Amino acid sequence: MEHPFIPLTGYREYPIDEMRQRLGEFYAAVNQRRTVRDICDRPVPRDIVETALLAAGTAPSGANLQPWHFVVISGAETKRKIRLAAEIEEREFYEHRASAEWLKALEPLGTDTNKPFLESAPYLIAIFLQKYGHTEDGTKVKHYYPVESTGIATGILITALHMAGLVCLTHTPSPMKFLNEILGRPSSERPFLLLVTGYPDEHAKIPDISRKPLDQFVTFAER
Ligand code: IYR
Repeated sequence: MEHPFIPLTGYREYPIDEMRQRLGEFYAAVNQRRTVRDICDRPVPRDIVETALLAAGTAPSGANLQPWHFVVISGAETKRKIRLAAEIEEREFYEHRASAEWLKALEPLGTDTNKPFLESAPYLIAIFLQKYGHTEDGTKVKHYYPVESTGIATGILITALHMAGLVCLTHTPSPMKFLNEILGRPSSERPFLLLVTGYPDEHAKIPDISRKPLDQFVTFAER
């Protein structure tokens, strides 16, 4: 079978100074992103989330199999079910499963078992990675690098929502199997992350933490 190739028509090169300018602006914008836990119930139009998801869906993926699925939850009943199930897991985590070292690492974040944002936020986006997919006739299709692919898509989604002026919380109740049950997703899909998004509460507070400087997380191998 022939696999067609087409010209790269969308590509645009910028003069180096313009490259610096554009990139500097992008960095300044994403550097303003903070994870926010105090998310209010102010509604967000659905098309905003849809466009952010279209952006997420542009992520590169193993063999272009796009091994992800996003469930956008806005209904009060489903949010409540998710909050109750997540808080059960979180209670287990904070009271038994987490090591002393882990709890110590979380101290600066001030997190606990109570997850009111799971009901207050206008949208919870449950992100699933598909271990395998199915063709039209139901045959299994193996997926490659689903973790990496879904991670990249999630990064783009978080960035898109930030650029739209919304805040996010990357919430990872563990284990998250309850998301398959509540949302009716098949066992071929593994819950990857629960992204909580909306407007920050007017009294939102964030931990006073910082980002590593470049030389602490980048090495240049120049020969
Ligand atoms: N899932 C728990 C604990 C937690 C774990 C990590 I790693 C964090 O960066 C933050 C929280 C919770 O959501 O509270």
